[in-house]
Amino acid sequence: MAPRRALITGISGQDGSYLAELLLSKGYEVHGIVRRVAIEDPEHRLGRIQHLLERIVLHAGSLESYASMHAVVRQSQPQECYHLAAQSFVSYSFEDEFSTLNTNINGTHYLLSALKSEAPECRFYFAASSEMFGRAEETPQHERTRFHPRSAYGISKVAGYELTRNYREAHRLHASSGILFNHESPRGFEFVSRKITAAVARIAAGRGGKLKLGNMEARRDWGYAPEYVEAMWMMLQQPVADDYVVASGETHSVCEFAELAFSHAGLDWREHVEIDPVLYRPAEVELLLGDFSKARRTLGWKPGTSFEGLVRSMVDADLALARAR
Ligand code: NDP
Ligand code: GDR
Repeated sequence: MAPRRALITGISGQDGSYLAELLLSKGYEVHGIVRRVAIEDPEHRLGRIQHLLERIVLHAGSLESYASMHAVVRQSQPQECYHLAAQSFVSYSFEDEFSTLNTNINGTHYLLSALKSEAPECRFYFAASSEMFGRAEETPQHERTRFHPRSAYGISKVAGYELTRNYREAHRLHASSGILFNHESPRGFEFVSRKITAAVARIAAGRGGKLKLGNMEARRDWGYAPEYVEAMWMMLQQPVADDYVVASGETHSVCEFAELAFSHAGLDWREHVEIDPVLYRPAEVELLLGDFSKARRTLGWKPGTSFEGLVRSMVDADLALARAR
């Protein structure tokens, strides 16, 4: 039997790289969309998928261009499409609302429209986010909790979620949204988890410096990224498309994250962290906690890594990196 063919946008990002590994391990033919500059400079821009490059097919494309999305869909004829590419940094979306909304909303719309015309049988996954809940009316948040986004990023994800639902209802696409809560790994340094663990490693290695943070009281539901991409795949194996919350079911403050990360390296966070008001967001999402019971019941998915295990493994990875330098 011919292998199943999957197309991943954002394959060079955190989730894209883990998902590509997962799909290859299941025997898929994996295609990915990356920006043209990445193909021209793979060493710097494709670091997370360097080890997969000989086993995947890359296409140059940009979320800003309908023509490029359409051409890639036509050429690759995917049976499953995982739409992960986005401007994914919430803070940046306050600095540039326009590019965040343009890229995230239009990119999703272009891709859905291209699939409708060129591969209507393809199953579609949209990377929705707990940021859609924003100032949530209830805790924990589940699939029926009302959205109240607090950033252009959150608004763009609500729009993508609604587009996905509308293509499912109006055009009969098998289109699902995963409402994923924060999930981490040794990833981009701008996110608070990695910012903290990288600083811990730097300080433990004697290279000093203070760690500047913003709102340490904000609470997030943090999980381990490789487990979350399994839920994405499970969603597209369902006979009927639907939306699912994927979360750890625990909430912890940024302060707890820092305390645990520093203590794992034998350090006291209070000696190394400074609050910098500049890092506060104009509108904060104070508390996120996900109820993933639908995903557990229907998909058979559950998280496997505890908060403590996640923080310790991220610190260990950064300590190992610091030692190797
Ligand atoms: P990353 O930031 O690691 O990856 C984003 C990917 O999108 C990168 O490959 C990036 O490519 C690509 N991309 C960004 N802009 C464009 C563009 N204009 N054209 C083409 N590609 C582009 O994000 P994650 O892997 O963490 O997240 C994956 C998705 O899931 C995102 O949509 C994110 O918003 C969403 N999400 C993430 C959560 C998390 O906790 N990680 C939780 C909930 C949702 P390049 O490297 O070239 O910039
Ligand atoms: P988030 O992740 O906005 O939840 O989006 P981030 O790690 O950026 O922030 C989490 C919380 O930490 C607070 N914070 C800081 N954040 C950053 N980045 N830097 C700091 O110095 C700092 N100090 C405190 C923030 O205010 C916030 O409350 C992530 C992304 O992966 C999104 O793409 C995804 O959709 C959501 O998770 C779910």
